[in-house]
Amino acid sequence: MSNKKDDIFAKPVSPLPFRFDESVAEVFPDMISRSVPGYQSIIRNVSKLATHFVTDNSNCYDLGCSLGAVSLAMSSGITANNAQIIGVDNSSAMLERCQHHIDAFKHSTPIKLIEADISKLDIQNASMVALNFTLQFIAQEERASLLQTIFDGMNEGAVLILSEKIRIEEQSLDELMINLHHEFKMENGYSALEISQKRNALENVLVPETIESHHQRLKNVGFSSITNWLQHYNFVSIIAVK
Ligand code: GEK
Repeated sequence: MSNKKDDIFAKPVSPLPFRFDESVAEVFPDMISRSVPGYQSIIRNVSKLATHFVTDNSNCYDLGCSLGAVSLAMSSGITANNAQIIGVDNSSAMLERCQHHIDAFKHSTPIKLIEADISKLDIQNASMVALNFTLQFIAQEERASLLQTIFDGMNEGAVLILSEKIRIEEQSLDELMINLHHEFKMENGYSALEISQKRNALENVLVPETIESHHQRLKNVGFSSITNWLQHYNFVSIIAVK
């Protein structure tokens, strides 16, 4: 995977909304690991969850797959026979690089990539679905119907991994988590200018919700077993079992 440093917001830039274009795809591994607390831990555990949940002859979906880190983690953990992994993203820049990356490794479980909008996807026979920091980029009013499509396409006992940046209801705690996250980014080499320009670019593009709203929506679509398995500041990963 490319180790190119993310310096997209290092110099003053015009205030355009954030997009998953070529310039982002090219620095993405560096960007996500320096920006998202807990990211590497989530990826490692996707592999363990894949060992536990993926069943013979089923599909695993990595929705918003970017450069394929979750697909590769699924593939390394799956012990079931004749499963397949389907990685989906609507950024051609991401998918092109993802394909090269996937081709560079051997997989016992095949990984197929699809360029598509995940809110228009057909999901079938799934034993595992991952939305690893992707739902936050889907329009809020479309999130319930996407989750319903996912739930309906999952087999009994299948797992959804939902990782999101969250908002905390209580304002002083929300501010504390935002500040701790910014300190985390500073410790990882981002400047105050980079942090504030990125924050502006993500305004209205990445829309965080509270953990309670996520749980409620998951219950509404039919999940009954739901737990947060990781939280680091205002980043959380939830598993929901059908
Ligand atoms: C990882 N899961 O490395 N349809 C398809 N893809 C979309 C859509 C959509 N409607 N909206 C956004 N994306 C990855 C990280 S990144 C998270 C996921 C981040 C895609 C978008 O192109 C991008 O590749 C991904 O969702 C979000 O574990 O950058 O914070």
